[in-house]
Amino acid sequence: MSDYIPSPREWVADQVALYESSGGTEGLTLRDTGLPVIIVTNKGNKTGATRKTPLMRVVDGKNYVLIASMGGAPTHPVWYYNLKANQDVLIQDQTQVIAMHVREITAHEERERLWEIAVQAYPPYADYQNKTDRVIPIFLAESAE
Ligand code: F42
Repeated sequence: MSDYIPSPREWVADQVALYESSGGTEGLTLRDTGLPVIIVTNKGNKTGATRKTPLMRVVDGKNYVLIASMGGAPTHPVWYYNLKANQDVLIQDQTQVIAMHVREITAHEERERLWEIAVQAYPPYADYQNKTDRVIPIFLAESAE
């Protein structure tokens, strides 16, 4: 996409470039953890530019669970605000690219259920939540069709 602005974090931008240029056959895991990653494409809420964010692959049936953990940092990642402003995303999961719609999950029971699934998929999320005072946001991405 011509209006794509890569992440200023080099390792993140590099992962997106490898994942996409290989057609979803390389760069599929977080570093050497062996744990799978998806790429979320969305619009920036101020620039309107295309943004691409690798996240851990957490699935709930056909839906994806997006965890705004940013390693337990004290503030939400910027992509959190982008998704609050515009809920339409593309999710690349290996070779598949799917148009999806996200919603933030705040209802207690639904949150608990999805958080459990997320921690099973990527156990460090639990450490990240312990590290920070903020409640780590959760989005559920559902098919836009
Ligand atoms: N981050 C997570 O939070 N959760 C994960 O599960 C996760 C997994 C993961 C796996 C692989 C990998 O390579 C990275 C992974 N990350 C994960 C890190 C993730 O990809 C992001 O890099 C991280 O969450 C930080 O997101 P961020 O949106 O805060 O990124 C910053 C560094 C960034 O890109 N900032 C831009 C900048 O230029 O400073 C802002 C870009 C932007 O969106 N601007 C908006 C616009 O309109 O264009 C406006 C911004 C505003 O002010 O509102």
